[in-house]
Amino acid sequence: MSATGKAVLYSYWRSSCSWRVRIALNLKEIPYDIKPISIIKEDGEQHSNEFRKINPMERVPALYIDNHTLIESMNILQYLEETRPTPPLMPADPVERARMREICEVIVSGIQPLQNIGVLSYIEKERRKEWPQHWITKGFTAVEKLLSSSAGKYCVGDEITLADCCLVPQMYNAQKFHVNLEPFSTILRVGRHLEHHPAFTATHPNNQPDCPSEQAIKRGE
Ligand SMILES: N[C@@H](CCC(=O)N[C@@H](CS)C(=O)NCC(=O)O)C(=O)O
Repeated sequence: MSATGKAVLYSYWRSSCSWRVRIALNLKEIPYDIKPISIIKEDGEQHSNEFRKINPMERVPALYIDNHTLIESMNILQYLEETRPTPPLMPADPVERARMREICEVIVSGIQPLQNIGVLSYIEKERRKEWPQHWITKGFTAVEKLLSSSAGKYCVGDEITLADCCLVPQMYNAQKFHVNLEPFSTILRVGRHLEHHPAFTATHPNNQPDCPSEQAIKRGE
C-alpha cells in the first residue's frame, strides 16, 4: 500500500488498459492512489529500469495491493473480483460468465494489442491511422454481434460487468482513431448507458491527474 495505506495504480491517463482497472476500483469502492507513468515517448517511463522491475513487459497498468504488485489488466480485474466480490462484476450464471469473457477477450486480445502504442510504432508512419481503424472495426463487428444476444442495458444483461469495464475504454480509443461507430448501434446504446455512470466519468482519461490541461480546456472546463 502507499504511505496513505491505499492501493497504488500505475496508470497513464489515456491508457485503455489502465482505465479498465480504474473503473473496477471505483465500482468496488477500493481506495487507491494513482502513480502516473508517461508512455507516449519511445523512451517513455514504462521502459525505465525502475518500472521494468514493476512490470517486465514495460506496460501499464500495474496495481500494488495487499502487499503484492500485479500486472495485466484482466488478471488484476480477476484478482479484485476474487478478493472483493462486492459488487460482483461477473454474472452468477456460468453461460453468462462465458458470454462476458468472450466480449472481454475480443477487446483485450483481439483489438487493443493491435492498436497499442508500442505496436503502432513498429509499422510505417503512413499506416498508423488505417491500421488501428481496420482492427478496431473488425473487432467491433464481432463485439456488436456478441452483444446482439447478450446485452440488456449493459454488455451482458442489466448489471455492469467486466465486459463494460473493457468496452468503454475501447470505444474511447475507437473515437481517438476516428473509427466510424455508426454501424455499431448496440455498442453505442450500451456506451450511452455507461458514459454518465459515476465510476466511468470519475475514471475518464480527461479526469486523470496526468491529463494535460489543454484536454480539460477542450471539454470546456
Ligand atoms: N495485456 C496488457 C496490455 C497492456 C498495454 O498494452 N498497455 C499499454 C497502454 S493501454 C501500454 O502500456 N503501452 C506502452 C507500450 O507498449 O510501450 C494489459 O491488459 O494490461
